[in-house]
Amino acid sequence: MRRIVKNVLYRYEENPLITEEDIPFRCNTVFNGSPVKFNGEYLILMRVEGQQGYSFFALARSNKGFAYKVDERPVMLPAKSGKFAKYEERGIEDPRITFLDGTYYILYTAYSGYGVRIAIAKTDDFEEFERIALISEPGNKDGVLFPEKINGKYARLDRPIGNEIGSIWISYSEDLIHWGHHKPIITPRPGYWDSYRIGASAPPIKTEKGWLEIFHGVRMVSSRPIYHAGTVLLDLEDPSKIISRCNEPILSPREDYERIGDVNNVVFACGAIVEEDRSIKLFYGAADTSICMATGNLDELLESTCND
Ligand code: BMA
Repeated sequence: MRRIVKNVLYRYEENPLITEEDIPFRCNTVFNGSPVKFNGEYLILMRVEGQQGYSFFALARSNKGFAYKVDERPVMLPAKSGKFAKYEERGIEDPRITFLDGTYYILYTAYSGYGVRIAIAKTDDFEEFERIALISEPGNKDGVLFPEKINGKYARLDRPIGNEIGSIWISYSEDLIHWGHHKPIITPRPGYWDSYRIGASAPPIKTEKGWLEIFHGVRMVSSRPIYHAGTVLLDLEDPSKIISRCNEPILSPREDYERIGDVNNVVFACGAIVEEDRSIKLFYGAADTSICMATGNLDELLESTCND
């Protein structure tokens, strides 16, 4: 008998939450935003793609987390001078915010003719952003920083592209700049919705059962990708150990705004807010054309890592 799978996420009825029409300056699209609660406001640091085709970051604000207003000007543009400039010539993409030891760190993709690299920046006020370092060689993206040190070291997940098929790796650092002990921990599964490529989506969420990671999984269909979201639970002490991993996605492209856009059939999360009552707001880019929100509950997301 076919098991009826319970929904764990519910789309916000006013989706899409933010589109190009909400941006007060000219741009092509807005998508892939990372949320944070800061000074009593909800902020989303968003990837905006300009008319020329390269991306930069802008900020949206909300009092209650549902209706957003976008700041008049972008908050972070590709570097034009200094050591980052030649690696950001084609833009900066997919920010992911982690609050760690009193500072907000942002891992993002620096894109240039050399390919994609992971970069790290920090901010204390979401007005000034200070670049810290480029922390990967080309061919790596989807970097997310754990919100605390593990066994005395900073830890991150990322997605280097080896032989085209991408897995999620873990690495560690003493200083956030030099990284090592790289190891693949979550790999694509042949025959599944995450058979082609996977990458970290939201920065890991600490729970009493383990680190909850919401990741994206890609399946290729007739040479075209379909992006889903799924969950995996990692060991708190040793996050290279998988405790459980969902067999079925928690979110898949279904609505027109997820199906149709600059890149069709994409749901791509870059972060979630966990509220005090354990409800969750997950923010995701839809079809590389808008920012959407889905709500859920932490306990059901934890259960989803064991679905079959
Ligand atoms: C990934 C990233 C995301 C994008 C997704 C779908 O590789 O580049 O920014 O949303 O592809 O196009």
